[in-house]
Parts: sequence; structure tokens; C-alpha cells
Amino acid sequence: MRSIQRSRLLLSAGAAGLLLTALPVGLASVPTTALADSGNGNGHGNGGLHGNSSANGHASVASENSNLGALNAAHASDSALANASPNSRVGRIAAYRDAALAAQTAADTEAAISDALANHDLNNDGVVDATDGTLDFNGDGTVTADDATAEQAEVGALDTNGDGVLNQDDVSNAQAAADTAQDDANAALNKAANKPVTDDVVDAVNHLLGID
Ligand SMILES: [Ca+2]
Ligand SMILES: [Ca+2]
Repeated sequence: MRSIQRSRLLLSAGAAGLLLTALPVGLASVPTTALADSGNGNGHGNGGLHGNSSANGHASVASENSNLGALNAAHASDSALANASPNSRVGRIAAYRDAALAAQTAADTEAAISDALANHDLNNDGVVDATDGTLDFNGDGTVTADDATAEQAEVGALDTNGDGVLNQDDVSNAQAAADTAQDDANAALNKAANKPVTDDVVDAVNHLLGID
């Protein structure tokens, strides 16, 4: 398929070249906007690629459906997921969804802590603490009480060990929590599956559950 697409592109480019070279000399004075339109025309010509990728998409969906096996039950409605018996297939998929969301939240927290240390440790001492709140913490160009408030809010939201500051301990704690949460999600998905769980299967199930 790729070689066909490529040859179509080459043909398209060749045809465009021919058209350009065939333009009468008088058209040399055509406004550049018209030439730009011509360029857009070439772009539309490439639209055929979308058709092919769509066809490939259908083929891969069909393949995924068979790879999903029992996990196709992830098509279930939100209410079915919410009301399913824990040991039913749908119930196990619901448990996976909850675990996967928890893993995403844990990963987001770890990223937020790392981001805070990268961007809000204003005095570069490796810690986000009240000292940074005495500087322009919120980046608005002035130092006011708002900066201390913003610092306290950020640390309050992300501090993993209650010591009132953000440092590498918090990164480590958050990373460990995210790893554990991801392990839990993986285990939950394996428990719900009746076929090998590949990365593609995970992606497909997450898509069906609307959590990708
Ligand atoms: Ca600091
Ligand atoms: Ca801390």
C-alpha cells in the first residue's frame, strides 16, 4: 500500500509540475494569491491518503477486536460498568478502569511535583518552600502576598510527606506511588482479560473506556 501511495504522490507532484511548466508565459503575472491557490489544489490532491489511512484504520480495529477477546465488554455503558457485579467480566473491567484512572492521577502528581521543582524553585536550592514564596512565585512581575499564597497552595496540593516543602523525597514518593498504581492497573486488566494483554490491547481498551 505504501508504495502505491508513494507513486500516487509522485504522479500528483509530477502532474503539478507539468501544469506549472505548461502555463502560458502571460500567466507569469498571475497574482501570488492565485499561485497559492494552485498550491492548495495540490494539497487537496493528497486527500487520497486520508481514504487509505481510514481503510487501514478499519482493518486494525477488526484485528484489535479479536485480540481484545473478552475485553470487548469494555464497550459496556457507564451504568453497566457502575452496576456490574465485581466478579463479572464487566465488573472486572470497571475495576481496571478505576485502577487505570488512579494510575493516571498518580503519574500526573509525579509530573506536577517534578514540574514545580523545575520551575518554582526560584532560588535554586532544590526545595520549593516558603523562601520561594518571598519571590515572584506566580510570575506576574511583582512580589506580593499573592506569591506566598500561591507557594503554599502548590506545596499543599503536592506535598507527599507532610513536611511542608517539595523536594526529591516527594518526587521519589510520587514515583513509587505511580509505579504501584500502574502495577495495580496492569493486574486488574490481566484479571479481566482472557487473552494476552499487549500494548495495543491496553490502548484499545482505554479508548473504549474513554480514558485514553
Ligand atoms: Ca527553593
Ligand atoms: Ca514534602
